[in-house]
Amino acid sequence: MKDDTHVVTIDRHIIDQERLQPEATGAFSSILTDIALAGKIISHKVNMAGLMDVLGRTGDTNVQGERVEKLDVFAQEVIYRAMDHTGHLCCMVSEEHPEPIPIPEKFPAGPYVLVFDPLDGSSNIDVNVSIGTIFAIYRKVSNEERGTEADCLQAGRKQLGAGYVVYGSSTMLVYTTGSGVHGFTLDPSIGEFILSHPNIRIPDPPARYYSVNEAYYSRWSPGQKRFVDRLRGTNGASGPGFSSRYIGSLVSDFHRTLLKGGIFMYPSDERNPSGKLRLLYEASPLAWIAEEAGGRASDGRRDILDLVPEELHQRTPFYIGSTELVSLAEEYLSEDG
Ligand code: P6P
Repeated sequence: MKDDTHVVTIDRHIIDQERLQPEATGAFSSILTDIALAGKIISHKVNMAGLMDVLGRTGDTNVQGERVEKLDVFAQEVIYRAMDHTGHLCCMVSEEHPEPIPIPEKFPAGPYVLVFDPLDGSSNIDVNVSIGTIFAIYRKVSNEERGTEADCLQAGRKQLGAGYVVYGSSTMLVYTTGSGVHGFTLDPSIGEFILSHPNIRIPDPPARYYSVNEAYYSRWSPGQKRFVDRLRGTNGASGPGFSSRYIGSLVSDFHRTLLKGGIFMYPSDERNPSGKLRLLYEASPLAWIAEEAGGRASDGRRDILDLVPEELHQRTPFYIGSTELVSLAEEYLSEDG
């Protein structure tokens, strides 16, 4: 039985991972450590949100007279302020900002780019559904001291680190730097992320779960319809008996898929020919995590990690999870021509 002295905090794990990279300078590790700090701060605010709403039913301010901010704006500011002064980044890209976010001139710039969705699914917070932060780290490719859009528009295969924080029944941080996928659970009593899920692998055989918003069925391509019919055994298809699981919060649906297996899909459809989810700071980070855990991610035809974004907030159809199911989806979609 391990006693409490054997806990591995995320800070220790990051240092251990850094030692695997002989040329590491510690800057990359510092970025991950700062993201973990931001995750703790956001977790506290998210967990208090319901209480504040009850206490603060006076419009835009709560009973303490504090301005009740939108949580995703709060999360954006927390991450920005944790990162802007460190000298490790040349710029940032956030779902909340149309253009790359520059490092203030008063602070030094560094060799890395951080892309992130500060709080995905924040519309779910009012009903206490888990939400999440998604991030990825790239190395600058331009010769500019301060980052350019070219430094941000890189394929997922160029990521140096990727991860997410899921604010749920517990807060977990899951990340990879290319040496496996590792999950940490926040112990609020000591304010530390503790290694709880080392070397996560998508189970094989996977749980028989498929995850998609079936309200859009009528708008899907024929191949997409036939694939979901196959999974659920409808419209004449003799399905292998899958169950549907759809939370409507990307990080939560992905986290379940990572730990249990199955497939999560956000297809393109007649109204959204490129789908809804963003390539740079949603699909690519999760795709690398899935691949490092033995799974796959595709846009229905190509590996997500091979796609080079042409603009920062580019959307992509998204299929992620157990390799066999993602590949089966591609087979059905290939019939669409
Ligand atoms: P739909 C949440 O709004 C979000 O951006 C993702 O977290 C989630 O996967 C998706 O949208 C849900 O979209 O169209 O099913 O409501």
